[in-house]
Amino acid sequence: MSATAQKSGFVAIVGLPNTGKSTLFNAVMGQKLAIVSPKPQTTRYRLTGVLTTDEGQMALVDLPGLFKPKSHFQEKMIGRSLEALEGADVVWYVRDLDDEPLSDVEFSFGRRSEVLRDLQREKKLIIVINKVDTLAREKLLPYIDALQQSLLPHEEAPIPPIVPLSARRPSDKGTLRLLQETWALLPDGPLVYPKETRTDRNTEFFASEFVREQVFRLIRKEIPYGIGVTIDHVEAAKKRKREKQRFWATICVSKETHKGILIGDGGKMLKQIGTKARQNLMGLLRTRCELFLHVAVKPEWHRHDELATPGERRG
Ligand SMILES: Nc1nc2c(ncn2[C@@H]2O[C@H](COP(=O)(O)OP(=O)(O)OP(=O)(O)O)[C@@H](O)[C@H]2O)c(=O)[nH]1
Ligand SMILES: [Mg+2]
Repeated sequence: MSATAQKSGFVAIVGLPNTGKSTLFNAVMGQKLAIVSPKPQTTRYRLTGVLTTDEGQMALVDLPGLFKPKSHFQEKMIGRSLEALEGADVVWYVRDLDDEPLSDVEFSFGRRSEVLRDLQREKKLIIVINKVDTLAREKLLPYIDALQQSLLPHEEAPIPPIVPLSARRPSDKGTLRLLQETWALLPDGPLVYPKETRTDRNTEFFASEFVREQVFRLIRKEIPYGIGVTIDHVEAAKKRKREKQRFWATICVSKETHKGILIGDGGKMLKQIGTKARQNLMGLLRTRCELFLHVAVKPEWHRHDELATPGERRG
């Protein structure tokens, strides 16, 4: 009796901003690792989640949404997505229903239809239609039909799987099918990460991201786009035999007026940001946490590489 070969490879999650890529990533990982908000361009950094099962190992990469960048900072964000796209064995192209099936979008590196067709030729593509919980059932089939028209005919390349799902629904059947389709496309190979590895990022990364997430969720308009979060110091403490992690973080803003809004009346807003971020951090680390937040005006924060790619494990 021969043992079944193990699958192993990288899965890049790409699509327009706000289509639910990070929500899907968390659903598949079964825990909150990636940050999510109703605003587009929430994800700025690459985040790998490692899923090891009897089938093998899938390294899922959550990425910034694709669009045409207007600044150097955005160019860097999109650059991370492109790099991951090139190195991926399978690509989940996530769209939501607001995104017209036949409309085309210009990325910095070509038109969407061309990008998808290249991936289709390489047999790497799975198209995910997310947020189907918001759609009347009878509208889904015409939507899929229209979507297929924009792909290459099967004489030229195999039609890729098109998987409708709701990343927000627990145990969604579509999400389970997406995993099956993905294992089928992944190559055979040895495990890349140790079995118990869940992510390539360290604790500081999640602390800084969970703070940034709350700024995206709680603060209006353009302010979240101009902030960065640094973790300045971390300390492990023990109180009456109970472990505790303490984090000191700075929210860097570009304007003095933004500082006031982040702090809020009597410090109310900053407290709210800190409380929610701390709860999420405790959920992830499964230990008690304290989070000390500070706001500083540092208009040049995004020029520092350290800030632009926080918490990546090296080697
Ligand atoms: N109704 C519904 N909303 C969803 C679903 N999945 C995600 N959302 C919502 O869509 C919004 C964007 O979700 P994200 O996961 O942050 O989207 P993203 O594609 O990672 O966005 P960027 O990182 O900005 O590119 C959030 O408000 C989510 O709660 C879904 O299946 N159904
Ligand atoms: Mg995201």
